[in-house]
This record gives sequence, C-alpha cells and structure tokens, in this order.
Amino acid sequence: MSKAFREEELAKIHNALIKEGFFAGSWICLERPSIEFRKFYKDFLRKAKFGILNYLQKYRLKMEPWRMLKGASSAFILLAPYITPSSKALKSKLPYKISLYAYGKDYHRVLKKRAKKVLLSCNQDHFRIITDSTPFPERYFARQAGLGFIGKNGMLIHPHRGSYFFITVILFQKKLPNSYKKNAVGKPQDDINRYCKDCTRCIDACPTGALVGDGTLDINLCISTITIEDKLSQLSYPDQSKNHKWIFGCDVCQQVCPYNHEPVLSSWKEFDPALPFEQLLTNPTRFEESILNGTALKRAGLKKLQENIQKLYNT
Ligand code: B12
Repeated sequence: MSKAFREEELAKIHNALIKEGFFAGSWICLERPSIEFRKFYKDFLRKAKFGILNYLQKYRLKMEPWRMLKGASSAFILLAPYITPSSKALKSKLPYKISLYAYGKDYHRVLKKRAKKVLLSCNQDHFRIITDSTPFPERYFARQAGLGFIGKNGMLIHPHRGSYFFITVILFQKKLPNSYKKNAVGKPQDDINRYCKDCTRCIDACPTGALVGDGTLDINLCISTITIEDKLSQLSYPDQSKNHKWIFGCDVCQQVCPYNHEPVLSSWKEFDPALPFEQLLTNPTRFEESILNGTALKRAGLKKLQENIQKLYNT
C-alpha cells in the first residue's frame, strides 16, 4: 500500500464526495490540536457544570487524532447539509418543535454509508469515517481545515452557506503532500470579532440564556442537553426562560443567525421526514418505542419525548 496520497487521488475523492451531496470538503494533515485549543478545552471542562450528566467527561475530546485510527496521518473533513425541502415544509405544521437535523433517518448511519460507498468506488480501503459519535474535536479540525468560522453561538459557520450541516471526518493513514499543512488559524474570538461583530441575535434569542458570547455555552442550560441528553430529566429550565416549544434539540441560535438567511438544502431522501410526526406528537402514547428505530429521535426515546412535552406545560 502506498504511504502517500497522489494529488490526482485527492482530487478524485474530493470531487466524488461533493458529487454525492456533501457541499464542502477540505484535506488536512493531522496534528495534535494547538496548545491554545487544549487550554481552552481544559478551561471549558473546568467551568462546565456536568452535574448529573457527566456527559462531556464521559466523551471527553481526545487530543491525539491517531487514537481514532492507528497511524492516522491525514483527514478529509466534510460538511453535509441536513434540511430537505420536505422537512422544511413539515416544520411549521407541527405542534411542537424538533430540531431540523432530526427529522430523518439516523444521520450517523446515513453519512457513514454514503461516504463509505464513495471511498470504495475511489479504491480506498483503509479509512475511518466519524461523525458525532466519537470524542474527535470535529469543530476544531473543521475550522482548522478552513471550512468555516466559529460564531458567538459556538457553531461552525460557513461564510456563504451558514451552519445547518453535519461535520463528517474521514481519517486516513496515508500522508498528504506538505503543501496541505495548515498552520493554526487564530482563535474563535478572532472569528467573532471579524464575522459576528456587534451582532448579539443568538445570545438575545436563546430561550434559556445558555450562550456565553465567546463561542461557548452553559451546557446545562442548552435545550439540546435538556431535551436529549438529560436522560433522567434532572435538569430544569431556568425561571427566566422564554416560552418555547422545543421537544428535541433546538435551532434558535441558528434560526436567528444572519449567515443562515438561505440554508443549503440536502437532496438526500434519508433526511426527509421518516416518521408520522403529526400523529406522534399529538398522541405519543399510541406508539411503541420501536417506531423510533433507525431514526435520529431514537437518541432521546419515546418516553423522554413524552416527558419533554409534559415539561413544557409545567414551566
Ligand atoms: C457534546 C456536544 C454537544 C453538547 C455541547 C455543545 C457545545 N457547544 O459544547 C450539546 C448537547 C449541548 C450539543 C448541542 C448541539 N450540537 Co452538538 N456536539 C457535541 C459533540 C459530541 C462534542 C462537542 C464538544 O466537545 N464541545 C465542547 C466545546 C468546547 O468544543 P466544540 O463544540 O468542539 O467547539 C468549540 C471548539 O472547537 C472551539 N475552537 C475551535 N477552534 C479553535 C481554535 C482555538 C485556538 C481555540 C482556543 C478554540 C477553538 O470553538 C468551538 C466553540 O466554542 C460534537 C461532535 C464532536 N465530536 O465534536 C457535536 C457537534 C458540535 N454538535 C453539533 C450540532 C449540530 C449541535 C446542535 C445544533 C444540535 C441541535 N440542533 O440541538 C446543538 C448546538 C448547540 C450549540 N450552540 O453549540 C454539530 C455542529 C455542527 C456545526 N455546524 O457546528 C457537531 C460537530 C456534530 C456533527 N458531527 O455535526 N452538542
């Protein structure tokens, strides 16, 4: 097996993945994240109130990418849009709000299946595809790869296509030519000064006041944590929280972001609504847990969704 990629091979993989429906991608030589990032993350962990969840401690980001794939030396980082015309249309008809990334089939499987098919067709046989299910610092490397900037809401934002996308990372053992080495590109505060400037729409709109303003958030206040990750329902909405109807994740900090004025759409059928949402939300007790199998909502489970609906009436 060749130890280094040939330029034509890199272009072939890149083009084939974009043709598949990922909207942007970039190659990067893997290195340990900068000292500045490691310090930032340590600080974030120190300040975060893990409380009952212990969530971030459990999935603590790993600073050695090669622990994800032995001998990993390079990565291709991709952005995959998830809003489809059908999910966008359904959104306004539902009695409760579900984050736009969660209408379709389980995105982990969809993204991996699609990327794997393309890689095999490009004769690649040694790689690892990861997306949101390992402690790989995805936003850090995506930013480092030049795919976007970090906004006040903490999202990786593509300057022309916004932030409604998943990050997918493909790790390879093969080396990249030196010209692909990317030097550290400043820090989120520089992005915020340059791209967000005085805008505070996300901070003002967050229903629970979770956004700090420097790209970090109080994870115990984020509706995404409360509605999905807090399995034992031990967290509660703060008293001053604004009325909201989110029962799975939350998109408010993305909805109000000016960079999302025209979200990039996906043509993948797997991201179209995969459940009878209207019936499910108006009468959840009529359904069995198995209805969520293979969908993004499975992460919360039916019982949690019912509790979330209930919780909205008690706040
Ligand atoms: C834990 C987690 C959560 C937690 C905590 C999120 C948080 N902001 O910390 C909760 C459950 C709250 C959550 C919510 C959401 N999440 Co989430 N989550 C993750 C996960 C698994 C780990 C993230 C983590 O460790 N966060 C800790 C903080 C400190 O790090 P970070 O998120 O990587 O981002 C910071 C650093 O990278 C830093 N940084 C970047 N470059 C540099 C450089 C330097 C020098 C320095 C100092 C710092 C720095 O800036 C970022 C902002 O602070 C990742 C997948 C992964 N393995 O990375 C997905 C991920 C971040 N989530 C994602 C999504 C889509 C969401 C939601 C939009 C889902 C929803 N609609 O409800 C919300 C958004 C909330 C928000 N505004 O951030 C996407 C984000 C895509 C994007 N465009 O940015 C990811 C990447 C999953 C994926 N593969 O697509 N999530």
